[in-house]
Amino acid sequence: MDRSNEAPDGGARARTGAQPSSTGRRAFLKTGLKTGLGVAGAAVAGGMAGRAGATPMTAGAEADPATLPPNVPWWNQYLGDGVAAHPYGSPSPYEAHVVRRNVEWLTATTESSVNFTPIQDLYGFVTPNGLCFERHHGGTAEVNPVDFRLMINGLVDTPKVFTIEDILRFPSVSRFHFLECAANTGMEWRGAQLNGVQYTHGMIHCVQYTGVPLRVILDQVGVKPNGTWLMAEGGDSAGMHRSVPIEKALDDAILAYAMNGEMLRPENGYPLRLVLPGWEGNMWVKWIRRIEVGDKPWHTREETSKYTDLLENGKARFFTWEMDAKSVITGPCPEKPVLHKGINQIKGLAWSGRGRIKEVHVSTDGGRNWMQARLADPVLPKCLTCFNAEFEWNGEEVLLQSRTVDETGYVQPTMQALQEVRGVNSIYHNNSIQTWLVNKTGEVENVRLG
Ligand SMILES: Nc1nc2c(c(=O)[nH]1)N[C@H]1C(S)=C(S)[C@@H](COP(=O)(O)O)O[C@H]1N2
Ligand SMILES: [Mo]
Repeated sequence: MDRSNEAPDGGARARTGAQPSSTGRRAFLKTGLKTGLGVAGAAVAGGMAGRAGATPMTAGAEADPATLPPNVPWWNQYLGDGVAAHPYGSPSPYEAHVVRRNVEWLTATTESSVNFTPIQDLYGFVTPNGLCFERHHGGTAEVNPVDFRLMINGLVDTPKVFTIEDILRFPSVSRFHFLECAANTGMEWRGAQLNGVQYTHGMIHCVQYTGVPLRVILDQVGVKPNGTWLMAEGGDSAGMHRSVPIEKALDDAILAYAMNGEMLRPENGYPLRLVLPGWEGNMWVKWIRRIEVGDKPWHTREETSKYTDLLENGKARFFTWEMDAKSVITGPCPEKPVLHKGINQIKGLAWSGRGRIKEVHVSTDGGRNWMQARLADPVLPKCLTCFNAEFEWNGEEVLLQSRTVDETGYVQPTMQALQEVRGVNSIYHNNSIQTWLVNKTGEVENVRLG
């Protein structure tokens, strides 16, 4: 894998060697960071974790004795930044390795491309806004909310045009949902490819959306009895179009303007996007500017030549809306080697487009034996669920896997089982069980069994 376009990594290991001095804290941070960037490659865990983004965050860095108990560390000795210093806060400079990354060979142009959420470095089930992976087919549209309009036309009693202020006046809902690109894990159909969970499973994010139920807005225009399908149209240069059945629109679809408590980020569809809980990310039209009501699907490019799955018999699956249940271990993983013998924690994420996660099982022997993992509260429908479990590492090779069962009883399949049904021509909807090989040095590799 080519990593040349990855964000600089290693700012977090800047503690090494920097001395507090009379020049004070700001100067320290500057030199510290410069030193950190310069030596990051060499400093990362002495070969244990040679991969980009590998942590723990203190790996390879020696603590400065002057800062350790019983000494009073330098940050106790200076006034800190005042309240006017950071009108909009950002993460600690020591967390500079926690960034979205893209893969150069997947990225012909960065405007029609994708980057990946660093799920190996996140805690809990909520993705911070600045780390939500981005997928766009024509770059981020820069929409001024003053000029924003949403038009609804077609088989309706009263076609209408809404401003963002109009939308904000309707009763709102706030709900946590994951968004997974149908192509997540898509590079892994024929064999293990990308050596990092950020790349194999990072086309997913989970935030709290605030917006208006789509059914409330549709009530305003009055859908005619023969209005059974919607076409959602994006206001970006790609002008994305997807057909959505009216049942979904009336069920749990949201026109969302906010994520995690603030207005949407431009890259995620500011000021308005469609949220279709549990359904493939492609349909969550961003910068939405028009909804047409019709009596049949449109068969747009994004639901015919793309986002369909070619089967062995030459036919293709299409309108594969729901995301099947899936789980992955986010630590240990290629970016998070096993550093200690004895008891270690396995942590990971599970999700289902059909509702709640019921169970997660983990295996340390490639799927021969399974044990129950703990699910962390809350377990919400169509939302990421965190799981964890202990495993004891004695320095031997271990094959780590996770497998989830959702509330419909659906069990996450192995790749062999999936290929028996779907063949090997697919890109989308790979929800198979992921295997990580922990080798004798504690390094972790993406492998395919069987
Ligand atoms: N208007 C528009 N909407 C879009 C896209 C796009 O390119 N244009 N990309 C789609 C795809 S393929 C995905 S996976 C999700 C990604 O949403 P995100 O960028 O918030 O992660 O948006 C979808 N909505
Ligand atoms: Mo996507």
